[in-house]
This record gives sequence, C-alpha cells and structure tokens, in this order.
Amino acid sequence: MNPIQETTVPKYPPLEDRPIKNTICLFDVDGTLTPARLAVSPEMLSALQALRQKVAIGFVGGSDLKKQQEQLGAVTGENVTSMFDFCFSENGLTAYKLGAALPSNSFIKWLGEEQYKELVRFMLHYIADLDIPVKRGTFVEFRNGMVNVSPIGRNATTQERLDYQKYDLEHKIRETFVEKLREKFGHLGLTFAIGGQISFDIFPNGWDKTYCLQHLENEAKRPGGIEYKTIHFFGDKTMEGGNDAEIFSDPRTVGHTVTGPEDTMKQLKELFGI
Ligand code: M1P
Repeated sequence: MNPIQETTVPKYPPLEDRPIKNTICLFDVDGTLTPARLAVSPEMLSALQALRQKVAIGFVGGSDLKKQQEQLGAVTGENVTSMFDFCFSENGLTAYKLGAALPSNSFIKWLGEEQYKELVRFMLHYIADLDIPVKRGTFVEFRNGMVNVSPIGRNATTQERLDYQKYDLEHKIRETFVEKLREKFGHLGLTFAIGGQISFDIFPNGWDKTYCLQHLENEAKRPGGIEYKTIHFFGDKTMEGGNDAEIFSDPRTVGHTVTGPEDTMKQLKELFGI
C-alpha cells in the first residue's frame, strides 16, 4: 500500500514539543526534494512525515507557491502549507508558518514606484536602441520578487532562444547591458544576475535563499517563540554561483550538499535515524 495513504493527515507534536525542539531542517525544492521541475515521490513524503515527528521542517524555493504546490502536493493533493511547518516561496518573500501567512515582501514595495519607473524607462530605451538580429515581445517581465529583462523578449521560441544565447555569448549583449545598469543604478543596492538563456534578473542584494532566515529569527523574538539554534539546510546547487550557495555557506546554517532526492533521504536517515 502507498505509505502516504496509510497515514493521511498525520498528527505532529506542536513545534515546542518536538523531540529535537531547537532544530529545523530546511530543504531546497528542485533537485533536493523533487527531481528538477517534477513531482515529489511518495517515499520522500514518508521521510518528511517521519522527520516532522522529530524536528521542524520547511522548504525554501525560488519559485512561487503555485509551482511548489504542483510539485510537492502532486501525490496527495494536500495543501503544501500544511505539509511543512514553514513554507518559504520566492526565497521567503511569501512565507507560511503552520498554514498561516507571515509578513510578505515584494520588489516594488522595496524599490518604490519612482525608482522602478526610472529603471524601466532606461532599460526599455536601451533595448529599443539595441541592434540584434531578432526581437520578439515581453522585454521586461515584472514579477513579485524581481524583474526579469530580456533583450530578445520572453516570447521567443525555443529555436530563437538557442540562436540568441549563442549570439549573446559572442556579442556580450547581456553582459554589456548589465555593466551599464550597474554603473547607472548600482547605488540602489540591486543584484543583476545573468542566469538563463535569454534574460537576466534584477532583485535587491541579499534576496537569495538567506532571505528566509529572517522569518526564523523573528520566531525567536516572539514571546514564547522558538529559537532555532540548529538550522540544517539541504540543497543541490550549493557550489559557488549556484542558487543554494549563499544559504549553504551562511554562518547561521549547517549546510548539506545533496545529489538529488534519493541522496536527501539517505542523509536524513543517517542524521535522524528515520
Ligand atoms: O533559472 C535561471 C533563469 O531561468 C529563466 O531564464 P531564461 O528565460 O533567460 O532562460 C528565467 O526564469 C530567469 O528568471 C531565471 O533566473
């Protein structure tokens, strides 16, 4: 029988009564709890249920909650905010504790309309003046936690993406663009990150996965709140430049590199005997 069905809606001790009370395990999602962009396995859910009997558990992912619900809620259809004690979507800009929302944040809240308008005005002028072989649509994508900017536009087809990526590498289109932006807007405390094929992301400095740690620190400040003295973090992209690198090497966490979900379960077994 599916081990998940046997234990539908398992009961967990309240956070203050967990056997290892001051410890929390935080997990990256893609490549750590699930195969990249795919659904969680029933085995992983069983392991997390067993772990949650002992310590607090949470996930921290760069995607939004909807995406994490699709991946982590795929087996049981359960609401992901009740499957973990802490849910940190978009690195913690959207956060839940025991199903209840914690204070949220957004790029526009942080930057303000006036500065954003100045930034977007400059970028759209810059893109308009760019002489590149192909331009499509959606040059600036406004997201909750960041702005994504693409000289070719996000409507590019797969082939157009591949062609652009090659062209960009040769002609340093994004690199030059980002240099200009750093010169002009560097004082705003923004990170300009070239990650994918056709675009780059702009977000406030420090809005990587370490952002979520402030929610745990706030827990300790609440009357009767728990101080998480040991914060285990498990992630697969912990190498320099990877999106788990900052939280992995943060002095507030104990970092664990995993090679995939199977390895995560293996390490949990070794560490917690589950
Ligand atoms: O995960 C890396 C990047 O993936 C996409 O980039 P692109 O469309 O350029 O391939 C975007 O989602 C981007 O935000 C992200 O950083």
